[in-house]
Amino acid sequence: MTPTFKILIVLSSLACIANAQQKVFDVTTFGAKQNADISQALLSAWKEACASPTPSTVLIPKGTWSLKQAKLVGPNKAPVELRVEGILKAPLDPTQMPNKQGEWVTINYLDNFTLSGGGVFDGQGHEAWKRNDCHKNTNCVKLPLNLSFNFITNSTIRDVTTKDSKNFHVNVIGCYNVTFLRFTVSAPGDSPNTDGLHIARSKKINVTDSVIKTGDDCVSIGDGTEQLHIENVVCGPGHGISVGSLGRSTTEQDVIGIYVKNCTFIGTQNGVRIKTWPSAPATLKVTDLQFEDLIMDKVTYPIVIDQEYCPYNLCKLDSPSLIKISNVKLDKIRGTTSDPVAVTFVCSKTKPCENVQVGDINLTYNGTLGPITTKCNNVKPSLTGKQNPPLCVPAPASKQSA
Ligand SMILES: *[C@@H]1O[C@H](CO)[C@@H](O)[C@H](O)[C@H]1NC(C)=O
Ligand SMILES: *[C@@H]1O[C@H](CO)[C@@H](O)[C@H](O)[C@H]1NC(C)=O
Ligand SMILES: *[C@@H]1O[C@H](CO)[C@@H](O)[C@H](O)[C@H]1NC(C)=O
Ligand SMILES: *[C@@H]1O[C@H](CO)[C@@H](O)[C@H](O)[C@H]1NC(C)=O
Ligand SMILES: *[C@@H]1O[C@H](CO)[C@@H](O)[C@H](O)[C@H]1NC(C)=O
Ligand SMILES: *[C@@H]1O[C@H](CO)[C@@H](O)[C@H](O)[C@H]1NC(C)=O
Ligand SMILES: *[C@@H]1O[C@H](CO)[C@@H](O)[C@H](O)[C@H]1NC(C)=O
Ligand SMILES: CC(=O)N[C@H]1CO[C@H](CO)[C@@H](O)[C@@H]1O
Repeated sequence: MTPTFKILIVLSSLACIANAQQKVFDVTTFGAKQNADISQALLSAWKEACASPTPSTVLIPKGTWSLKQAKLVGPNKAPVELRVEGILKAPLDPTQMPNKQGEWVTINYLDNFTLSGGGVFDGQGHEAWKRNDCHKNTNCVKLPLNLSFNFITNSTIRDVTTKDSKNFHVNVIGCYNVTFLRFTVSAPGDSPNTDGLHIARSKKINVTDSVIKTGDDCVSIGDGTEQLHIENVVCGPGHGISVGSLGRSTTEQDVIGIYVKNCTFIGTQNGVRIKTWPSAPATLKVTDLQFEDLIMDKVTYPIVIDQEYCPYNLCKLDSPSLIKISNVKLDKIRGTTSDPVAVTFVCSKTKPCENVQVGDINLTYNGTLGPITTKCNNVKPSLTGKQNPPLCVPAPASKQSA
């Protein structure tokens, strides 16, 4: 036997011992019944797992389970895993949730946490979306988030699906070193406000090998995000990967280090986008962003920096954004657009974009709305490689035929 084999055997027997020590708290032994509300059983199992001095697993086995609401809070004494093998269904009517201000499933204050199991968090949002009028009514009923991770560290969320959330699917706030792996978000393209992942005030978050189909942003990146890696992700339908919108509040924090690599956007409204409000109080910086190896498949606006982001005319465009965007790298971005403006760099007049480096871009447009073009304000990108269309040059005069 070679020494390598011996080591492998020793390692695998160690793994067996570790597994044997892993305590399993199955919700059915805490009274959970299929198609009935398991909130109480889940909470009881969870409390025991968190108190366990050795690694433990809370198991929701295969089957369909109702869950009115869950707030799973640490601290945990040892690594804890929530293994969801079944389908968890939220109440159809959000007013049935005991805490109407809360999210559906909240997971807070844990270190070395794993969410796994191949199961589904089904928000059953179809009814709620019909009633969502937040796009025109500022006093609208705020629908709860589906899954919320707050102050989670050194953790992994893998092999689970969130489906048809009533609002944002997943919120990640105040987290450090959390990996989302083979994570699936699924909702129809016309579902309102159903952002896939919303990440803010978090460091070292990693989203890898995941598929996000939804009605709003695929990943929306809020203030205070640092060292976010998004790799091998397929987005669409939806609004693409978006930094911001930023700048509405003075308490916002800088965004530093966003890396988006080898992602595909299918029929999304945007590919990658940075948006900041004009006439807003914040003076932030957004710096160190890299977007590379991206495929755009009929994306409306593949690359966007918009410092005049002003939906529903809620701001004054005459005072420019105070947010400084710098060190942006774009390379190896290719595919098709469904609007002739392939690249938009609308930077702030008072804080022009700085050090924007553009490598190979190859975007084609075959529609009838005019020649493919790019739009550049208050930016002087440095170019390497080949850009198709040429960047920041006026569109060739087109003979507009009807
Ligand atoms: C998490 O893992 C680290 C490194 O193994 C360990 O130092 C720490 O005590 C663990 N924390 C918990 C709550 O398990
Ligand atoms: C996370 O893991 C690192 C490395 O094992 C460890 O130093 C740290 O204490 C852990 N916990 C937190 C809360 O960062
Ligand atoms: C991140 O968490 C993993 C465990 O999930 C741990 O092995 C690693 O050391 C942590 N890294 C840092 C920088 O804390
Ligand atoms: C993100 O997580 C994946 C899967 O664990 C890993 O292969 C990759 O190296 C991680 N990326 C970063 C930047 O940590
Ligand atoms: C790029 O992402 C796709 C998934 O969209 C994956 O199948 C492929 O292996 C990734 N390529 C590399 C080099 O990681
Ligand atoms: C750009 O993409 C088009 C369409 O996919 C392709 O025909 C062309 O060869 C590409 N050009 C370069 C320079 O890669
Ligand atoms: C042009 O666009 C239309 C509509 O999106 C599509 O059906 C067609 O295949 C495209 N043609 C080429 C040559 O890309
Ligand atoms: C987070 C979120 O929107 N959760 C939805 C997920 O699903 C539950 C169940 O509907 C809904 O109540 C939540 O609104």
